[in-house]
Amino acid sequence: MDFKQEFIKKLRESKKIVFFTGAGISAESGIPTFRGKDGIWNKMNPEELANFDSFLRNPNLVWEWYQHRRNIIHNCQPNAGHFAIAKFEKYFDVTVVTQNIDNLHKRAGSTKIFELHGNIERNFCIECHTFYSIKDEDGNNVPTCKKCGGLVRPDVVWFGEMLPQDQFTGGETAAEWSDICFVVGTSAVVYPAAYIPMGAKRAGAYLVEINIEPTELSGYADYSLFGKSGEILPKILEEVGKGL
Ligand code: BJW
Ligand code: ZN
Repeated sequence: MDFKQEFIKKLRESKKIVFFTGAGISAESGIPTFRGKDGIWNKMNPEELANFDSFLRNPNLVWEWYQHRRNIIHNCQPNAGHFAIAKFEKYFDVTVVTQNIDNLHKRAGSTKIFELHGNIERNFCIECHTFYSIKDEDGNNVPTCKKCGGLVRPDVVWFGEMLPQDQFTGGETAAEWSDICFVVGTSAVVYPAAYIPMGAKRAGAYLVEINIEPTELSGYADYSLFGKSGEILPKILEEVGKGL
């Protein structure tokens, strides 16, 4: 794969790199994206499932959906894209800022990760905030808290909810200080997460988009690489490994 010279030069000069990732990076692991032709929200209504009122109205339905997805995730492995990002740490100061809840960056070996939308592996009581880990075999009925009887929900960020402040600020700051900000596998339509790559660019970072198709961010990017992230990221890493 031939990369443009300006990008190679940027890689050579860079110290701090941010990977801002979305559902597309996990698509090649077998985890469905949200939007687009194979997206889960072509089949489900997000408003019905990914918000707190829906959970209160029909906790078993929402819980079952997350148990189903937890099950898919547990049967998936990180792919070549996740592993390439982890290996970039050999050459750069790398921060991963992810919208994904699937834990695959951590499983691939990345060490500095900000999770903007939570993590499906954690669950907490909506009344007393006690955390619970849930097993796949725990069934499809919403669990209740052993201390207070409250409903237990996944520790993910639903529409209308605030993002965890420390994760957002950490991700935003890393992006603003980065030399290159890679935006990988996201439609970049969900806010405030989508402000992060724009902030990086405004602060002077070189913005590189990797996606199978153009997105809301394409007009903003310094360089767009269209194709699968599991194929493109290892090729960039290979370029870095050549000693630039
Ligand atoms: C590949 C590939 C391959 C495929 N290789 N690429 C400002 C403006 C407008 C609206 C708002 C705004 N501020 C807030 C809002 C409202 C709302 C919002 O953004 N709405 C828009 C959708 C219109 N935001 C919120 O509500 C947020 N909270 C908030 O703002 O709080 C403040 C507040 C509080 C109270 C009152 C008012 C304000 C919270 C957002 C939470 C998002 N949560 C979800 C669900 C998480 C849990 C779960 O998983 O169930 O997060 S929604 C869903 O979208 C999920 C994702 O992280 C997020 C982003 O999706 P992503 O990752 O981009 O996936 P896709 O599917 O969209 O795209 C995949 C991409 O991959 C595509 O481009 C493919 O082409 C590509 N691809 N295969 C490379 N192999
Ligand atoms: Zn409780």
